Amino acid sequence: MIKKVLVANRGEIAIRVMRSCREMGIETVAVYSDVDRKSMHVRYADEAYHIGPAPSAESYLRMDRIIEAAKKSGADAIHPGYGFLSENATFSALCEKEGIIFIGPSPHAIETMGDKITARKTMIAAGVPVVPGTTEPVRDIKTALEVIRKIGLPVMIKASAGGGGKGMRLVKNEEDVVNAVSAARSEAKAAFGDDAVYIEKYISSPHHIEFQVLGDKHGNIIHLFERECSVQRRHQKVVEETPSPIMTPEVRAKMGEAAVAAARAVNYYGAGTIEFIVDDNLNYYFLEMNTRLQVEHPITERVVGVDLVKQQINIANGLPLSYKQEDLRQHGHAIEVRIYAEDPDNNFMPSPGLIKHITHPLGFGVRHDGYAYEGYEIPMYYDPMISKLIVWAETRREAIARLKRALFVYKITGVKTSIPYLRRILDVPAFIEGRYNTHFIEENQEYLQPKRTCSERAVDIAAITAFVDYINKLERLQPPATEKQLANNWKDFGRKRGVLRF
Ligand code: MV4
Repeated sequence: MIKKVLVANRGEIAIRVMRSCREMGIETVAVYSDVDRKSMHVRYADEAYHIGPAPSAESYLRMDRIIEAAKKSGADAIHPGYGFLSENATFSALCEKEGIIFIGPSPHAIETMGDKITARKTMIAAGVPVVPGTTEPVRDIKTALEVIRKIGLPVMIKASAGGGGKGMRLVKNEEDVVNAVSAARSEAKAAFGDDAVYIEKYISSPHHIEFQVLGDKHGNIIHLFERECSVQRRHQKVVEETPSPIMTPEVRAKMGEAAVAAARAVNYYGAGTIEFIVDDNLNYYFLEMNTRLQVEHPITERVVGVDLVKQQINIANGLPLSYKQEDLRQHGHAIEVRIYAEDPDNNFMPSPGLIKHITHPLGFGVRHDGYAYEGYEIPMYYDPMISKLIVWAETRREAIARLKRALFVYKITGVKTSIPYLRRILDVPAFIEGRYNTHFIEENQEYLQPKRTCSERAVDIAAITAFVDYINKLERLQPPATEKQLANNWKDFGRKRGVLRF
C-alpha cells in the first residue's frame, strides 16, 4: 500500500493532490525549481526536494531528477498532476521500471490515445462514434482530395501528435487543401517531431462536452457524467459546468456508455476524460482522450460526490473502484472558473509578479483551489493560472448567483487577473440562458469588453468641467453659440480627448 507520494507538479494541483493524501494518512513529497522555493506546495508537503532551475525542461520535466527525489525520500508512488509529465508514456514506464507506482494509466493507454490517428482507429473498432474522416495518415494530396470529395467541405486538417488545438487547419475550398496540408505538416513536425496529419469533417458550431471516467486494474470502468467546457478562448477553457445545459438523460446515458467503451478499448485504469464534440442536434463524436486528471475535475467531484484523487490512489494500489455505475447520480449544479494572472483588458497579457493582497471568497457551496498567498511572487516561467473557483448549488440559476457573489468579493491586488472578465461572462444573456457553444467568446465580444470604471468616469467629468469653462470663456469673447454649435463643440472636444464613450 502506498505510504508516501511524490507530487511531480507545482501550483494549485500539487496542493490539491497532497490534501487527499493527507486525509488518507499518506505522506507527501514536493519537488521544486529555483523560483518555487517559496511556493505553497513546498510548504504544504511533509518534505521537499530541489530539482533544478526555473525552466520546466530543466526541472518539472526532468524524469531523472524526479525519480532520484522519489528514491531519496522513499516515496513509493508519483502523482504527476496535469501538464508536465502527466501524459508521458516514457515516464509512466520509467516509474514502473524503477519500482515506483505511477498514479495514472498504463504506458499503452497513454501512447494509444496520444497518437490521434491510432486513437481514431481504436475508437472505430470499439464502436465509438468518431467524426467522419481518414483513419490513416494523409500521404498525398490525391488521396486527401478523394477523402474530401467523399465527406464534403469544410474539413479540418489535424496533426496526429497534436491535440488541444495545436497543428490544426480549417479548409473551406478545394484549392486551399495543398497549402493547408503542408502547413499543418510542417507545424506538426516542428512542434511534435511527427508530421503525420489526418482529415476530419468540420463540425461547424460544436459544443465541447467531456466525460469523466475511472477504471481500476480489475477491468471495472465507470463514468462520472459530463462536463460542459464550451466556454473557451484560444483553446483555453475559461468556464466549465456540470450538468451540461444542453444534455438530455437519453443522450447522457448513450455518451456515458460510449465513454466507457472508449476507455475499455485501451484497458484503461486510472482517471481519464473522453472529449466529444456535440452538434446542435446532439450528435456526438469522439475527439480525443485525456489520460490524466484534468484542471476542471472538481465540478465532477462536487456534483457526483467522489474524490477523484483518492480514487486514483486506490486504483494505483490495485484496489477495486469504490463505486458501481448504478451508485452514481448527479446532484445539483457546479460551475468552475479559472483565475489567471493576466490582463483581460490588454489582450490577456500574462501578468506575473508580487501578490500584494488576496481576499478569498468563502461560504456555503464555494470551493477555492489555489496556491497564492500575500507576499508570493507569481513566476513568469509557468502557466499563469492562480486558482480555480468552484461553486455548487441545487440549480444552475442559484449556482450562477453564487458564483457572482463569490467573484464579487474575490480581490487580488499586485497582479492583473481575469476576475473582471469572468464577472462579465456571467452577465452575458447566452450564458445565463445556457445557450452557448464553442463560439461563445467570439460571438459575445461586445458584452465582454471592459466596463468603464469609476476613475475613468471621473476623468470624463473633469474633461466636461474643463470644456464648460472653455465655452464660458469663448462666450465672453464671441457672440453666444447656438445650441447646435455647442453640441458639436462638445462632441469634438470629447473625441479629441478620446473619452466620450457613453
Ligand atoms: C474540431 C472542430 C470542428 N470539427 N474538429 C479544437 C481543439 C481540439 N481538441 C479539437 N478542436 C476542434 N476540433 C472538427 N472535426 C472544432 C474544434 C474546436 C474546438 C473544440 C473544442 C472546444 C473549443 C474549440 C474551439 C475551436 C475549434
